[in-house]
Amino acid sequence: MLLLHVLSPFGSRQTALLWIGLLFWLATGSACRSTPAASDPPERLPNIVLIYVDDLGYGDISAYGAQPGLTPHLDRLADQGMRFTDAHCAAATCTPSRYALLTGSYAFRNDASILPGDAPLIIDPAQPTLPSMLQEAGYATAVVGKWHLGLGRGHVDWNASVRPGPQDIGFDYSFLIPATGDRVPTVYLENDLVVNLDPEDPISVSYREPIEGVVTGRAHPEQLRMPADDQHSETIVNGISRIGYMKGGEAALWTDEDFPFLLTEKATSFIQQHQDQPFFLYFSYHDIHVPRLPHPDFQGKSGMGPRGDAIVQVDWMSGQIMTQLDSLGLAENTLIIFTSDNGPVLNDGYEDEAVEQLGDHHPAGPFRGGKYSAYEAGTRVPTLVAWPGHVQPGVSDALLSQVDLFASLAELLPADSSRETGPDSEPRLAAWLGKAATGRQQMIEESYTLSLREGDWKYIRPVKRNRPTWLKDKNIEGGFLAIPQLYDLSQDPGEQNNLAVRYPERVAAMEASLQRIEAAETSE
Ligand code: NG6
Ligand code: CA
Repeated sequence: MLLLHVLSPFGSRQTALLWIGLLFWLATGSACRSTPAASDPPERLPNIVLIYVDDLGYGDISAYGAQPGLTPHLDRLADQGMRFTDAHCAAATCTPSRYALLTGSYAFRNDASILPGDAPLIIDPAQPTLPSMLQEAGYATAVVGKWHLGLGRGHVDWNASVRPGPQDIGFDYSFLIPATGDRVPTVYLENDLVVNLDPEDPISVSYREPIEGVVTGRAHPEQLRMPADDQHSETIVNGISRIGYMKGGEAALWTDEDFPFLLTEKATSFIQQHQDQPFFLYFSYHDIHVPRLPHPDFQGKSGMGPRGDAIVQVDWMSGQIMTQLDSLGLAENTLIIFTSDNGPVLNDGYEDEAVEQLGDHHPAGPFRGGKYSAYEAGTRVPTLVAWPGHVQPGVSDALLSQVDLFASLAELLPADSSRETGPDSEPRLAAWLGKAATGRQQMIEESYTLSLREGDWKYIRPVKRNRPTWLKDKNIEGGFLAIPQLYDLSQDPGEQNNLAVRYPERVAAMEASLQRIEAAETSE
């Protein structure tokens, strides 16, 4: 009213609007400044979803040569993004790969090997990690699914707060399978607490000696739904014998068949809750690790038995995430990385027909070996990267290692963010986004020995000790020989022709490089 009254003597409506503008300009103080009041808001950081499959081999999804139609959602991801042909996890088994992924440090620096289910956390809360870097940069961070990096300190009491754990190395939220599906404790941990634990029925876990009263597969094979080898013949849970002894916690025990739905539900809730801020989700599947017990909805879907059905489950879970990102309008601003923690294995302790029902499926694609192996299939894994508008669809042959994700994702952050990354992590964002055709110059592949890649050359260090007998039983070509091995992957991707005798200088030079990398300063 007052404004109208004051302005009315000045005549036309246009003139009135000019006066309003002038008054506003004076009132906000703009007249006194020569530059605009506010700088442009910073571009929003992209969300990062890292889908980490367990034991998925190079040839296990359709985009990498598996039967057409097996993995339609992942086909869509591959069509939208970059498909890598020479991308590697850091090691041929789970714990070391995951250690390298989260810390940017090769696992041999910390002697990280496959952990029992009651091992303490092997990441020092004082060391920088990928999730802690993102958390400090303002990301909401979560891990959902398999952990297998140890929890707690010393002897873990599963009936109390289990710390240190993910919360102490940069994750705001965690919902975990503590170790693996085939190891006790077979319960979920939400943040630091066992889910559904009845205090009247406390949990005890032992990997050393049997616990009295625990029913084992060794003693009661008639109670099993699936026969297992001797190592997997301890505590029976859900009709399946596991590694290790566990008593109590009846109400908290998981049902393996629930994993795809429950884990997806936890992951999508996290996304839903944090859609208004940048988030980092490390979605770490149980599949396609043993025991393979796909939900009835997926049973029989692949025609390859439980292992193939678990791949279909992986595809469905990934599709759920993609659909959610689309429906929340987040897809455009989300970087999705889909990959695996080690190469494929068929028989890994349970008789689940993985070998018998394989047909003409090639889990390792054209490569030799598999999980545990020094050959390429140990670490060369399917790797899809999508980010609309930032990653052009295509195929890249760049040499990538997951140990670099830490330093590479650091490149996405504002310049003033912490850049303290792991000692082995190289900033290779351009290659990970498909913008640079080449990646690493040198790269270590860890197994029971160390191998070195330099371009297409691959050197496998001789192994003195015999390979473990259980590895022999799995019918895996470990590649652990007492002589040096050298392969030219450009001519011989299947590592059949050992050229070490022909090129002794190259062998010596690559062994020297390996020693230099081993001796390199760590970030202690
Ligand atoms: C091995 C287990 C195997 C699997 C593996 C870990 C045998 C006899 N047993 O010790 O079943 O659990 O550890 O797999 O091989 S990983 O993917 O977590 O590294
Ligand atoms: Ca694994």
